[in-house]
Amino acid sequence: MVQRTSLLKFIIEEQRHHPHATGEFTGLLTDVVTACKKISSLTSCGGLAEQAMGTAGSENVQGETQKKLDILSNEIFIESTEWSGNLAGMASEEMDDCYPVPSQYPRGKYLITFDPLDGSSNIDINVSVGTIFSIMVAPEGTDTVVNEDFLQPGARQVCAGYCLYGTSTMMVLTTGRGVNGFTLDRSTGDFLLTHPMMEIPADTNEYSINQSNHRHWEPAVQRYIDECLQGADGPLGKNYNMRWIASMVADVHRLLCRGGVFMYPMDAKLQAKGQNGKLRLLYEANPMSFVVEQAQGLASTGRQRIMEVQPEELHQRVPVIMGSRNEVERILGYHS
Ligand code: P6P
Repeated sequence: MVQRTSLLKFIIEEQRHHPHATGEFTGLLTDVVTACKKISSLTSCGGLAEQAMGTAGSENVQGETQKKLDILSNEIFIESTEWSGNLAGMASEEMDDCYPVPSQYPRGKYLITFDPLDGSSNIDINVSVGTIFSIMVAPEGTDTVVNEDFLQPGARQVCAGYCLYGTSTMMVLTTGRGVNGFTLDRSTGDFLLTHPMMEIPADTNEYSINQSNHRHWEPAVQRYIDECLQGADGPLGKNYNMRWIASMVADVHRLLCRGGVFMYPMDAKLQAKGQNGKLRLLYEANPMSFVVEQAQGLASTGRQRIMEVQPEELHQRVPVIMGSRNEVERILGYHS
């Protein structure tokens, strides 16, 4: 029987690399793990949890129809993390403004941003979805956190990761010392280390993009995809495969496992709506960029390293090009 390290043991051993650690970070991460286990249980019920399926009859700040599970997952995340004294506040795709930890609970030093159920349009068709989270340190001296406290470049994250509710439930995270993947053992309720020190292959022949937007893309992206479609007889000299799950967590997890490039680039349709991209910076692009970079990949807007973007508002969107280093560098070359 293979003896595997549990996520809790891994986190506590990681804490030993920080001699001044107070245990707050470990406590917060433990609460995030609890939230993800509960969301995993909820999403695995599928149509059996009738009260949780379908739309909630409301829209989020993005103007997107909220699924009941979006709202339930958001509530689970708040209830699992607000009480333990590790957080000063949180911000979520599903909430217009940030959520300061209520005064009846002790205030901790961390901030967390999260997308409680990314890809939720896949829920009703039983396709993988996920939770994405990003942990930063709250600015000193602030009493009650405000939206502006979250507007920190992604390079300031102390931890980021995702939980993928797929054929198995996997927690993949980084604290700045590489990327490790843990699989939920439902017989014990433990996440066990199954993917130590994940690394993205530098080269790939697999791209991930919503092809239906081709006519709206910038010329650099159109050029790259058109060259991929020309295959071995074209300038890239090899045949490509394409995948699009329309669930960022699943599409990025795939490239973390076997290489690839994931793109949700700027397009004219989004620009016409005054949006600077589709994916949100604080709780999708930044956490996934931290993971991708820690796994030796690159993550760019096409013109700037995503983790260097200075956020200007909570639900800001950015173009996203991330994955295998050499392939992303080629695409960035086309942009310049
Ligand atoms: P489209 C899910 O709604 C999401 O935010 C990402 O998870 C996913 O990559 C993207 O949007 C899918 O967008 O336009 O293909 O539906």
